[in-house]
Amino acid sequence: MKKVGIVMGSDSDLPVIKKATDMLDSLGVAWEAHVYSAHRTPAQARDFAVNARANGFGVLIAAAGMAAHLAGAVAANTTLPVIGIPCQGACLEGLDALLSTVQMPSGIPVATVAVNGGANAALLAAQILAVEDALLAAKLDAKRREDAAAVLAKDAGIAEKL
Ligand code: RP5
Repeated sequence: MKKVGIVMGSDSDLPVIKKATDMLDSLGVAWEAHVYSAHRTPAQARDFAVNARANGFGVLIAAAGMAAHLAGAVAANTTLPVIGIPCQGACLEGLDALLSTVQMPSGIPVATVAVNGGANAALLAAQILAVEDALLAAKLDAKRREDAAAVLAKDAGIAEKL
């Protein structure tokens, strides 16, 4: 199976990334994570993206906060699909990172998930890999069934809570 490559702009983004790696682990998807910044270590961020396909990655996740150009910078250097996670910083409640990540000019797409959306980034990465992996697709189907059952269990108990 292809690996998921994860890049975060700073180790301060780790709580968001942990949600992604926990989800990938639960699905049995291999991942590799790095701290590479688009502005502090641009050469390393570029090299990771340029070599990602040859290094066995099938999809990349890039997480950053503030003026979050990491996902776009990674996407500029690979044609692997890139999923961007805007991370909430100290100001503006993550709107700065959301707009920086999602508003990519035409030609270099970044599939942006919600602010701090680590779990959904992992699920989307797994769904991309599952296009060519029937076992992984079955795991994703099973998770959807489990999630639906959990909601229906809440529905069954809601009257007692009111
Ligand atoms: C971004 O700046 C990082 O992705 C992080 O979200 C934010 C703050 O980084 P630190 O100052 O905490 O290293 O590049």
